[in-house]
Amino acid sequence: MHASSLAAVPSASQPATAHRWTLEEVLALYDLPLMDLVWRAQQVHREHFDPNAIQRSTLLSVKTGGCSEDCGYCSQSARYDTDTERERLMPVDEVVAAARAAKEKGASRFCMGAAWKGPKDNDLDKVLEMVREVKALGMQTCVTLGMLKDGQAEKLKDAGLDYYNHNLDTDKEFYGQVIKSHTQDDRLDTLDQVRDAGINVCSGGIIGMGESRKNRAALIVQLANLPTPPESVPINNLVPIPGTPMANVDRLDPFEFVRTIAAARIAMPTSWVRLSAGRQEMSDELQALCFLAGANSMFYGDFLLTTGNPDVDRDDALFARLGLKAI
Ligand code: SAM
Ligand code: DTB
Ligand code: SF4
Repeated sequence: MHASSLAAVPSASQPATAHRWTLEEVLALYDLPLMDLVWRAQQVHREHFDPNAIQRSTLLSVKTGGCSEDCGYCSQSARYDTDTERERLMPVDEVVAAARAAKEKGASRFCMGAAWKGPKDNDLDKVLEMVREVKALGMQTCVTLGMLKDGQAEKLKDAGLDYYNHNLDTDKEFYGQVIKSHTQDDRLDTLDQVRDAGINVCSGGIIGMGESRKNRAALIVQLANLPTPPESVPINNLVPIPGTPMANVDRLDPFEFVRTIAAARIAMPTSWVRLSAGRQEMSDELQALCFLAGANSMFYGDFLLTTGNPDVDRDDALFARLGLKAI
């Protein structure tokens, strides 16, 4: 099957892949010579997707900073002294105007992020309005609001939400070294609620936080072995934020990032693998290697949440040079 249009986005009702991945199998992928690994990933990629099509989402931080959680990588935690200022929830009309501009520039999905542990019911009502209005523009909708309470996922589904982003971030073993204010099981609970409500799941992680290769492989195993793998798997490279505990972590070897993309592609053949945070620091050549390794989605727009992303002119030029089409 070649997925050359959004109609081919695997749906939440897709049956789980039969294969259960083991840590040894994914570590064996990482151990392959890079050329063999990328070749294998590209073969798997071509079985399920158009290799020259990249899905583009634009991100907007609709509620920035002041978050109660202590995620060690995050500029928006109230516990660290970072340059990010706390802001209120954006008015709906400003959000819709940003979505309209993103659509005009060529994004197919609009993703709204909030720096919350989870949404309060009255805040959720405003987000529901944003989802309804962005959906009415003819865009796919995505939100990332933190952990959900009973009933909230159903409300989001009813408002027309297509995707909920909630990352496992890192494997169970390393999780407690990055985040102490909640557990990875809390995040798994929210993923269950999203799945049960019939919303597409977007879940991945961050690498380059000082974790081991085994931790990275274990995260891929965990995502691939969910009862149904996420439809969308963002792989973020840590953007080091001054003031956070991870400000000075050693940079990850870029080829290890490519290996992680390839391992995700092979372990989750029908998922959209998103080349996420960290793209601004990547050369065009490294990004091309990530696409060859099976990444087929990215954030498009000059900003992520609080940090920069390549500007749209650079991305448009890259697409033209590589003969990629945006979907
Ligand atoms: N508060 C919600 C949550 O944690 O799910 C939504 C917003 S949170 C900022 C969304 C995701 O952004 C995180 O799970 C993490 O994977 C990613 N992220 C945050 N800061 C990052 C950084 N400095 N570098 C790379 N990825 C980052
Ligand atoms: C995801 O996995 N990456 C995006 C999105 N989901 C919400 C966020 C990246 C944030 C990078 C740091 C920042 O801009 O604050
Ligand atoms: Fe809060 Fe999300 Fe940042 Fe964690 S990642 S501190 S939950 S905004």
